[in-house]
Amino acid sequence: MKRIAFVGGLIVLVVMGAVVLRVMSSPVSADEAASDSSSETITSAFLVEGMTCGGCETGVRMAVKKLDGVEDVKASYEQGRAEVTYEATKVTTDQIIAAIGTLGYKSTLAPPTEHAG
Ligand SMILES: [Cu+2]
Repeated sequence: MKRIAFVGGLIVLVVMGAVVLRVMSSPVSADEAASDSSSETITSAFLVEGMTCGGCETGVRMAVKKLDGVEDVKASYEQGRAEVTYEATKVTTDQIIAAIGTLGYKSTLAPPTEHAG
């Protein structure tokens, strides 16, 4: 009899443990994803045609930053470039190019450059 109670108690414990784990795991993993996001980002450079002033830079920055997963945007009309730091799991370069395109600027992914010192 004692043994049955013990086994029964064990099953209850296991079931409860599984339920608790399931309940806890979703919010915890969401928190982790949010706090880990900076370590998962990459930076890509884009060649942007058509920017002529600081207002254009601001427009590009704002349009790209609206995308989910974009962490940081730097744009320079003088260089005709934009550098975007983003989570590759959440947003693609095609989406970034499309966002820049909504403003009327043609952009392409810049070829990777070697780090010069
Ligand atoms: Cu402008």
